[in-house]
Amino acid sequence: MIPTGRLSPTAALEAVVLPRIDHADLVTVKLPFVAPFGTSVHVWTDKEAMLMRLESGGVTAWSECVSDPDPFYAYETNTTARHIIRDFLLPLVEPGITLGELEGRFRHVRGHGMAKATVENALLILIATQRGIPLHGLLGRPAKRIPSGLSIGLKDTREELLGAVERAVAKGYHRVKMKVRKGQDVDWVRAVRDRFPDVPLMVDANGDYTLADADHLRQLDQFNLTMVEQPLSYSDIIEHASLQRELKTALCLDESIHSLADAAAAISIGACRVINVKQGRVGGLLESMRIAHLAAGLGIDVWSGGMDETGVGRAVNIHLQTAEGFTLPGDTSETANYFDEDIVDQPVLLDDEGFIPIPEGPGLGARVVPERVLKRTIRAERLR
Ligand code: OSB
Ligand code: MG
Repeated sequence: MIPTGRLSPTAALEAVVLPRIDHADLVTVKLPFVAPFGTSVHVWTDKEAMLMRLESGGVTAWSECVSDPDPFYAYETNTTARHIIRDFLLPLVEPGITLGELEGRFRHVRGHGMAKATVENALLILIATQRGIPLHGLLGRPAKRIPSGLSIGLKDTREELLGAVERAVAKGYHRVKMKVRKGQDVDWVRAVRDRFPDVPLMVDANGDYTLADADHLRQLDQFNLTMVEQPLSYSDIIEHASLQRELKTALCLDESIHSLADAAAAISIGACRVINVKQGRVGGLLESMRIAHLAAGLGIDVWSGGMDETGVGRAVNIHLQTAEGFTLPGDTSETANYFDEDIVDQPVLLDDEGFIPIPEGPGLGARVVPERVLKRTIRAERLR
């Protein structure tokens, strides 16, 4: 199943040696959204993000945990991530061991990929910053312009939805995703398609359907969608394979994929033709690169999802998309789509061709503005 004879995309990274960590802090910030973000599961009105701050030899690095305060997207929450990071993961971080060894230690902690990614990302960003190179350089990848994509939440009216799509098209987004749910799907997609016959369009159901809805979902085949994301529940990999056999449109898995092994299993049974890789959900950048590499060898498209992150997590997703196998525009949109004021110095902006430039500079490129973090902090603690 897993192709052999191709170089592992993470071999060099696994050999990277960890520096001494002088301090480690967890800082939770709360940023109001410019507008509520609705999915079939929940409506969020702000982003409560737990940040990790590492200090080593006078160099500081920030990462962001992609969990929410609630378990409505994933089982992990900011509270579980804090527990797992503080009590189990951070104590495993020792100077002189390699990233590969750290991953081996982390494997003893089952699940909790978002917590693991928070620590791994912070270390990678720290090491890149110490070496004076951008994060994508540490990942072994050259710079490139990143394609953009907008995720449009559920709206109260079709006029609002059409307005949001119109603004996205005018901005030059490379593709548009619209959230759907039972009872707010086929007719809403038709309304968008009638008005925008050519826009690359996809839908995301966040698991709102069951196999009993297969006949209904088949109606989506008429709209030339690039894919249907996570129509069935997070646990329904087998059921997605059945549904994929009934639909012409490609299925994309999001919530169902937590690891390389999940991705290999899903692909091998035909449960999807596309994978949304969220680096947090799969435990970090290395596992993300492995999944994208595997998929590339099997003709499966991969794109980077988002968790409506602050500028810290947003920058991580941008760097990740330089990796081999990220073949489609992701959920990488302008900062202004979510926040009036972010906690980093440079907002994400599309260029005049709809691409996103990688923020320049060592590490993330984007720099955290301490006063803005302070202004938004609701909780802070020093772990080391
Ligand atoms: O399903 O992809 C999802 C946001 C929060 C939780 C789940 C999802 C999303 C998005 C937004 O679709 C992605 C983004 O713009 O960051
Ligand atoms: Mg999704």
